[in-house]
Amino acid sequence: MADLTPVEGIKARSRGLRGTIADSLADAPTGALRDDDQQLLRLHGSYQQDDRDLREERRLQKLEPLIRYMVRIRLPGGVATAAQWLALDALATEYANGSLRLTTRQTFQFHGIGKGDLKPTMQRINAALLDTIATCGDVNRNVMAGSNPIESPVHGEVVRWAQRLSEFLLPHTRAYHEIWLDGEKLTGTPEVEPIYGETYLPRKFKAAIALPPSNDVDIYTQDLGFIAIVEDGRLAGFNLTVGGGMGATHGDKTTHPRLADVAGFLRPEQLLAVAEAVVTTQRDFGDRTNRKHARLKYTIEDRGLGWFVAEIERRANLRLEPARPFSFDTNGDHFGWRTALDGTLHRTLRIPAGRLVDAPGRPWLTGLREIARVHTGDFRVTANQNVTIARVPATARAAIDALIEAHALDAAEAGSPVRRDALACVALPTCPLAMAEAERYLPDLLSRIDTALKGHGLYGEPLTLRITGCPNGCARPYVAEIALVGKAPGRYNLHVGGDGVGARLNVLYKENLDEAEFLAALDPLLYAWASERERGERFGDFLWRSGRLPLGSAAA
Ligand code: SRM
Ligand code: SF4
Repeated sequence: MADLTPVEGIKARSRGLRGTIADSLADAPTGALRDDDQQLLRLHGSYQQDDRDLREERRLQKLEPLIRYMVRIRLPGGVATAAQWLALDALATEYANGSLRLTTRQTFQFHGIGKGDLKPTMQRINAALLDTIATCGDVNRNVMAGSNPIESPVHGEVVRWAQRLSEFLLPHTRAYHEIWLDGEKLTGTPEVEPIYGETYLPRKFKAAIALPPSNDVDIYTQDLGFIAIVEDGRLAGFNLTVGGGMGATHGDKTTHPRLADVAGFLRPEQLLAVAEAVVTTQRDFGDRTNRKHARLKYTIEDRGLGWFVAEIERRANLRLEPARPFSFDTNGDHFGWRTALDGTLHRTLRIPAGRLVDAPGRPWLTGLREIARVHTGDFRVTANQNVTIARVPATARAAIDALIEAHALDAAEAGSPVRRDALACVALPTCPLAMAEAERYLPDLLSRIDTALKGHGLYGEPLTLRITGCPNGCARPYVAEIALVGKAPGRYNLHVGGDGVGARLNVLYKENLDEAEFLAALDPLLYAWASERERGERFGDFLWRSGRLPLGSAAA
């Protein structure tokens, strides 16, 4: 039998994820944690990073890299109260790098926290009735839920299911409370983990609930998904999806993005049992010898969907019914003011790459702080890195509008649809895996794409564009109509052919292109789309219908 990966050993030796994190934190001469603790820290919701912009300079000065920590909040369904917003905003300026980052999994990240500030940060997060437990590492991550409260009478119910699922799949270890919140120290054996066992999962695990017609959570990219089925205005149950995932490695054909399969229908009261069965099946059968092959998508591919469904039915002691009909019409957000079916008002703001920071002419962090000070509803972080000011009473709308205008919070909504819907992962300077820029390059990239679209009279057309700094797929690029996947500084693989609702993988069109090259590669495709498309036909659909695809493989 092949050897287990080193991470398996670290988890097994960790005494319920404690490791020696407490000692590492107290180790003053270095900003870093011990190697094993760096792995374990992830399961507490934080990553050790260093500022890659400064790496070379510090190396020349014979200094340790500038070590800082990223911290990720657990926020099922992306819902935060105004008080929580204010608490997080304060941490962004006091301990982090002055920015709040909205992520593609509907939560907040801080970057740039020093080792000595990690514990106070965690304590302040806890005081705001939030935590960071299991937002990273080999466990179930932040549970997403459709963030569009507009069109469905069951939206609130779906968010509550996301919250229940998130709680249900939390690790049982008290390590988090012990290390960060000065909880009672473990004296005997570590707590039993009824779902995870002592080595947790073979790899990260992601769950979401979609509420048609919106597929904003990109349900087919999740390990475990539930598509809410509404009948006669009531939540009848969910279609189960399993085995989605985006991550891939350049040049490694054994890795690839995969869309989830729709496995059947279940009743709401069966959701937790089915989730437990899916997670424990992956716990027991996922590959612990190769982390590149350890996600649920490979377990299902290797053993077959039929085997997998039979196994979860056996574990959950139920039979899935045939999947029920549903349809998606978008995986983007709706901007501007909208009134939900229940009469509540919601205002979604476009935040490019999810970065909330005060910049000249765009004091967005301050603007949202001012809104949080007067807002009586809540905030929803969307899966597209945007934020909705939710449940605004009609009487408060004018005041919120005035604050939006005063802080230019609507500035990014102008322009082409591609500009409003584009996603970019964090990439440089904080992501250690980035091969190319993404978030920082997004503004220039959008200007170039806008120019190209204008040139072909396509400026007003809906088009999904996503860019990541490497093939791991953090902005879910492989379901976009156009995706740029970082290969080397300034160079990207160009993928095309997604469908605009997140239900089709794109394909690798051309590799390792610089900006001039990928614009040149796109130009004839845009020209053809402009001149030959059928009425209302989207770019990705056109490429497939007109026989311009498939040209490559979906792998990165
Ligand atoms: Fe991700 C690793 C950022 C969503 C697939 N991701 C990372 C790390 C932690 C780099 C690392 O391992 O050291 C990045 C930290 C960058 C930084 O400085 O903040 C990172 N991922 C992000 C975020 C912040 C991107 C963003 O711009 O919003 C997203 C945080 C989500 C959250 O709140 O939990 C983020 N990552 C995703 C998604 C999208 C999703 O979950 O819906 C994916 C694709 C879906 C999937 O998992 O298949 C994703 N991230 C990865 C992978 C590839 C996993 C794989 O199966 O191969 C890695 C690398 C890894 O795990 O080894 C990764
Ligand atoms: Fe980093 Fe790659 Fe994820 Fe971008 S896609 S945040 S570069 S791991």
